Amino acid sequence: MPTYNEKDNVGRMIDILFKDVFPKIKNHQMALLIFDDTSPDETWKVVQEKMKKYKNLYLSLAKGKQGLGYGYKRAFRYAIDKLKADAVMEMDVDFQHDPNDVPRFVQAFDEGIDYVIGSRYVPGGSIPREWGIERKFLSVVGNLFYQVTLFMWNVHDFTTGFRLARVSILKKVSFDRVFIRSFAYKTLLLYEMMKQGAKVREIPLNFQLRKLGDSKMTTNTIIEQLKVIGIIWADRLGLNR
Ligand SMILES: Nc1nc2c(ncn2[C@@H]2O[C@H](COP(=O)(O)OP(=O)(O)OP(=O)(O)O)[C@@H](O)[C@H]2O)c(=O)[nH]1
Ligand SMILES: [Mg+2]
Repeated sequence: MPTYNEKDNVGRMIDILFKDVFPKIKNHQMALLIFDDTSPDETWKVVQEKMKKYKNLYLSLAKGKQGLGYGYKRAFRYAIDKLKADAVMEMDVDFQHDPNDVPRFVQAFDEGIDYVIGSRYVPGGSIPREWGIERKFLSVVGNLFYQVTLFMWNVHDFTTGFRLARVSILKKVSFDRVFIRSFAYKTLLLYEMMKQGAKVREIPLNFQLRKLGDSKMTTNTIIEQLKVIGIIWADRLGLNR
């Protein structure tokens, strides 16, 4: 779970996961890794305090804001190399992703799925009604744009941040190629997982409204999203070999 200035969310999220959610998952050992970029609001101190209470809670701290993609690169390495994880999940700390949905991802993993995607654009999924027209447009049209330009009709949500990946497939993916700085890495990771033969399933996700803390979304990621389309086509055409 990435955090940057999430002091008001992180403590409650940790408690809910360890007290309510993880105990319901009986056939797996669950761990939570928070990766923080030394948030100015000292989010990491809340995590350090909670670590005294929960033994499967870990913290990876970087100096200065790195961007989501680079943060996840570090976190995935940590989960695979140090925690010896069989699967890794991506999830936000601001309660836009309901922690009570975690068991549904694990269940799909148990059914043999390699890449489980929480999708806002399949029946039963949704984006917040309260979002302004611009944000709705960017999200809906952005995803349609990916579908059309990448010819990937069987995927409906390329940028969702709630996912689970099987490590045996993830290990075949080149992290240096996938993890660019911004959240646009999410589309690259999906493409690479599919290229490595991952069995993908989209499960409906009701994306909630952020209630506490500030958004870190910036509009300059549109350029990175366009770059991703170029990178994928270059790969398909064999141009970057
Ligand atoms: N470590 C780290 N975490 C980050 C960084 N940028 C964002 N995050 C975290 O990544 C998650 C997603 O960021 P958000 O700002 O919620 O992005 P979003 O959900 O698209 O936008 P909102 O709907 O406005 O919340 C949150 O848990 C953030 O705290 C970063 O540079 N480093
Ligand atoms: Mg958010």
